[in-house]
Amino acid sequence: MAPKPNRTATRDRDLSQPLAKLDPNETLKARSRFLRGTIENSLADPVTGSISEDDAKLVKFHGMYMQDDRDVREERHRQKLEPDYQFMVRVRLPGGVLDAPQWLALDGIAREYGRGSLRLTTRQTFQIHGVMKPNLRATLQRLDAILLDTIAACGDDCRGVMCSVNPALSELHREVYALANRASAHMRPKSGAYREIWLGEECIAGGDPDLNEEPFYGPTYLPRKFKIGFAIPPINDIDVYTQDLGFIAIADGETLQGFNVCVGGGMGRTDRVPRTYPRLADVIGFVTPDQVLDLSRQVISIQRDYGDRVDRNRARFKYTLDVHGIPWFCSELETRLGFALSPARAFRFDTNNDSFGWQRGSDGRWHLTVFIENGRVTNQRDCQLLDALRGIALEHGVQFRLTPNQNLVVSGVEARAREDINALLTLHHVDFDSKQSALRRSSMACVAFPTCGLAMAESERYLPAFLTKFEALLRDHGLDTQAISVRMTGCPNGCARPYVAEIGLTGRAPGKYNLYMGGGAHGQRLNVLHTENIAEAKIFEILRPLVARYARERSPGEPFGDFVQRIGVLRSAASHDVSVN
Ligand code: SRM
Ligand code: SF4
Repeated sequence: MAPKPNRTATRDRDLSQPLAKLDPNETLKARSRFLRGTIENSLADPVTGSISEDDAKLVKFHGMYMQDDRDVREERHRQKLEPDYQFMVRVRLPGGVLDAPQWLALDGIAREYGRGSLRLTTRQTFQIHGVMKPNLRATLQRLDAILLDTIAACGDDCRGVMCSVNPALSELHREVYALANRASAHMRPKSGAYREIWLGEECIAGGDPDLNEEPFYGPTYLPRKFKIGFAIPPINDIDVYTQDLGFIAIADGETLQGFNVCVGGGMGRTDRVPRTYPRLADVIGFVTPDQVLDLSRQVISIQRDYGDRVDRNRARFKYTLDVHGIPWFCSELETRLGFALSPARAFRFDTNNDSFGWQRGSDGRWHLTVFIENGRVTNQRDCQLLDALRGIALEHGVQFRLTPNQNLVVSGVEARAREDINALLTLHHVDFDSKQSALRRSSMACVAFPTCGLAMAESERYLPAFLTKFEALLRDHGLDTQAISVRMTGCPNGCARPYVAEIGLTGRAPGKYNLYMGGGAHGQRLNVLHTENIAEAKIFEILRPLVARYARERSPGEPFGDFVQRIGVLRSAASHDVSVN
């Protein structure tokens, strides 16, 4: 029997009825007057640096999270002070592309309101941490002045759209990036709440449910976040199989023919909730470029209508697909689209990492990919990255591109400007030649402490030291130049996509991690849990003999993840490469 849509949660729903069985977030959204809630009142309250619990959920749709500095939480509690409330603001930046004036404005915001730090994320955008409540409006207004916003950077909607960076393929990148940009605009919520609350624009619809401001989403938006990404082979930098909806560009040279479509990827799992799990996307067919926007809308409409709105732990699209099955989904999609997808076409990925240093694009311009450890852009005593990039933006009319691996491309540089840029970086002690090891350059950590409210263990602040020890181990076995992807997160949510890494470490408690191994070197295979809840000493006790065996027994060119999978040291052999249906 065909499944019934969750009609109570769609735009047809009668708003006067209680949403008894639904997750409380559904009631909150429905009653929020299209995301307005009581945010204005919360902002006006001078007594606290926080906003109300409900408003804290609603501001996610406006691109920000209420947080507190967890390093001082206990001390403040002892002193009977409220937590050090502050906000993380996430920019909507499809494909991670921005120009020099936009960079300068972000730099200014970071210095004035963001404690001198910009954080490049695993989805190619900026997070500004530490923004105090009274500075939120000014921050968003300054973004608006450079034509940026934070709409739907978080929340139950279509989030930041990703796009492979691939500097060498200038024309193809331009075309695919333009589509990523259009997909982001196409799926952006239409509520006027953002412009009223943050930019002071006049209230027109005012959240009147009869004047439906969200013709697509309706008053309850999506059951959960939804993520889209565009990959350009041979580089799977966006980890296309981890996206809810992924597009793999199929091109003849630099002529775009269309995209293979993948559905149902996702990383998040919840500790001790086995009905949650990471899942890689299924490749279901091929569409032409002009079909991409309609396809995106229809895929998301199925998730809007059938996604689980009772159990939020199971509300992601991957579970909707597992509950109803891929054949049902494909048939529902074709009915809504009015056409069938063509069979998927052949493609090949080689890596999901970035290529560092200078590269010449097919349009003759130059692009410099700079390694940014865990995406953190600040000024430190030994490296003034924020100043260096500000200098480049001031003196050169370049573009910047953020990579899905938290790195940065200084893009579109004329040949004669290269030396100047090298000199500026050297002056500020920025390692643009990537003297860092291949191991470090292939690794990522999520933010975790002190800002992430969900962190159980350190990540960004611990991975550098962990890698120094791992580098020594590799050196002992003559593997100094070996790239192995190590991805660390402070909890099982998977923000650094750890479940497709060759080695994944996900936080369980302070100093304790789950160790996963055997992921594919270009993101095509999930890794497998090796040992739970272990500290650094135990992790290295496990890695030491494995690295020694890898040095002795690996086949030529065999990635570490493949080797570990092949020699059968993993508890389960359930993981397999993504196949094309
Ligand atoms: Fe994430 C929640 C940071 C990419 C899965 N993520 C969070 C929050 C907002 C914590 C919270 O809810 O209170 C983190 C803020 C920390 C801080 O202080 O900044 C956070 N996620 C990040 C970033 C900044 C990690 C990074 O170091 O770069 C990434 C921002 C991306 C962006 O620009 O939009 C980030 N998060 C991801 C990814 C990777 C991706 O999308 O490619 C994932 C896994 C893919 C997926 O969605 O399945 C991811 N984040 C989650 C989840 C688990 C979702 C789930 O399905 O269970 C949560 C928790 C939640 O949503 O309840 C979460
Ligand atoms: Fe926070 Fe967990 Fe995401 Fe890390 S993986 S940023 S600890 S939610």
